[in-house]
Amino acid sequence: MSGFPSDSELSQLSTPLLGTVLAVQANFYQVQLDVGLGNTSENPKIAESAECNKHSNNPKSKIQNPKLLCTRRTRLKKIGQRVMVGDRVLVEEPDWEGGRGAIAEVLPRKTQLDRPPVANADQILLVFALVDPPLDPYQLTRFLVKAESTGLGICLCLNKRDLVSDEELEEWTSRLKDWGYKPLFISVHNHQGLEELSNQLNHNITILAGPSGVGKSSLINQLIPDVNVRVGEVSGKLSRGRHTTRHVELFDLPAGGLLADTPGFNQPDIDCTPEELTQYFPEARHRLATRRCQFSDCSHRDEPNCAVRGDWERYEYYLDLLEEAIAWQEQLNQQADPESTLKAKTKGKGHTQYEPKLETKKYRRRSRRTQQQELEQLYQEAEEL
Ligand SMILES: Nc1nc2c(ncn2[C@@H]2O[C@H](COP(=O)(O)OP(=O)(O)OP(=O)(O)O)[C@@H](O)[C@H]2O)c(=O)[nH]1
Ligand SMILES: [Mg+2]
Ligand SMILES: [Zn+2]
Repeated sequence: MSGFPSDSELSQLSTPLLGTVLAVQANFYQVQLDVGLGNTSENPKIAESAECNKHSNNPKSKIQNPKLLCTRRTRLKKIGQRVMVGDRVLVEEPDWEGGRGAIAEVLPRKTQLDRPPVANADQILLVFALVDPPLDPYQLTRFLVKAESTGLGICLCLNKRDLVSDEELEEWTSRLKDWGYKPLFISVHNHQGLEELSNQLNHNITILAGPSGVGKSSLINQLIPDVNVRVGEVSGKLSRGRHTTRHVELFDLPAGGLLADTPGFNQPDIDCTPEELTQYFPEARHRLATRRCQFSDCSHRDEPNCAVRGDWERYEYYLDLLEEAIAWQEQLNQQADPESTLKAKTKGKGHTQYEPKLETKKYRRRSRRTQQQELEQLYQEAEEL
């Protein structure tokens, strides 16, 4: 007999193992185990597995924690326990040579996002470009509102600072200060601001979001030198980048922390109530912190003695998004009312259209929906925009 423990001895030694789900593919889950090098020194097979996963070309990269391709225990399937990217899981029966394992339990989630489907995220890293494509304040507002609606921390990063003057930076700084945000200016090309950004990402699960072509994939490639995410060119007359990012996946940052790239999309839906919407504008939040509107259900449009209405830059955007929030609220009310046969569909900027409800189809679709379908739907939606 060799001095190495057998597989069964190994699995007894080390199970259950705690890990984080980095990627979901059909019914397989890529799990990165917490076991670090310290523990693996006594466990040559774990060390080997960690070694295989190591980024090979970069001499500076640390040895990665071992990763196993896992299935989900039947018991979890039976109770309908979903496993998401970002989930903390217990893995049983690791097969170190085959790189396989089985997820036996999903630990309670700190946070959960459905679009993109990520568990335990701490913050959203919103990336926009200062130019190319041009920084559109309305589009930025939609993304900010969407990010605010998650309740997660927001880190706003403006890329391509190599292409703009100091004056332009100052203008954006003061403009965004009035909005209630302090952006981090970076240039992926010139490596500017990346250290400060890395510090913000450390020890966190961060979701990267932003429109197409702003440099999200370029940023990931810069932060994780061997990952090679596809970088597209900003294409065509519309200065819209191609949708080159296809998977929701957590990347392990060499400096610590996990980062999820999401498919680029241009116009996030506003699916919140009017009341919630107010809270997603820092300007409105601040106004309401010191004053009250006369009416408790004030929509802050034309009601008398409104504390929110005023000459702040994004007030017009608030009014615009309010139309969508009202449409969303109506849709919710109609869904709650079984007599109703119409459902509201928001078309572009504040135009609400009613169409027949397709209840059975919708119901069927939901009951059959698998994670893969959800992911595919996400990609499809991103493609369609
Ligand atoms: N000048 C300049 N160009 C940049 C910078 N960062 C990225 N780019 C360019 O911007 C273009 C788009 O970059 P990507 O990284 O593909 O953008 P993305 O956000 O991942 O786009 P999607 O995957 O479509 O969502 C590429 O041509 C990059 O080379 C930068 O800091 N400065
Ligand atoms: Mg990309
Ligand atoms: Zn008001």
